[in-house]
Amino acid sequence: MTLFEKKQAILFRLYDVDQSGFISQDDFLHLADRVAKTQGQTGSPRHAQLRAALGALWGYHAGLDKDGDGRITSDEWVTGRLALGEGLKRIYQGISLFGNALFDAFDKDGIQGLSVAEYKSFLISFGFSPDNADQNFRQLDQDGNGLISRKEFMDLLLQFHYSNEESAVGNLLFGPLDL
Ligand SMILES: [Ca+2]
Ligand SMILES: [Ca+2]
Ligand SMILES: [Ca+2]
Repeated sequence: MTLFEKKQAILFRLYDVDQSGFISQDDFLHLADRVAKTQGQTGSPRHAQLRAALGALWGYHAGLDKDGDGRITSDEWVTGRLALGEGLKRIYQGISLFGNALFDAFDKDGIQGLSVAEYKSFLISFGFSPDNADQNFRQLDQDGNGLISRKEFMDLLLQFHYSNEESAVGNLLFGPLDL
């Protein structure tokens, strides 16, 4: 698999929240609900912020459903995102909204940075393993101050979505690329 395909596999797994093998609008909303639930924020303004961000992000992805059956298969996801090419950048705004809402949901102690514990909670919420979290955190925390700041987090999330560099630190955001 290419780097692009590996990252798409992780994103597909991230967004296919009910593990049905396809992604639908419900998955995006369930993702907001799941994050809010794991963070004890169900019904809070942060939950509403997440639902709004993920609803908007779904809007950017709905077009990947080429056959119009209301669900995006893994093939539709990968070929659709490849075909987007430069158009992928249009999703940037949706990802920024999502990233900021995510950061707010997981930065629970409000000291403007994700601690190792908060980062592990982030991985577990999405169904990813925290096994390599301690080791990866040291790279993800780019200025080495012990916290992933909002700016660091957004840079990592955008690198994960957009970078074609094998060595981009953001590739590690959800753990090792090989599932
Ligand atoms: Ca699904
Ligand atoms: Ca479809
Ligand atoms: Ca930092």
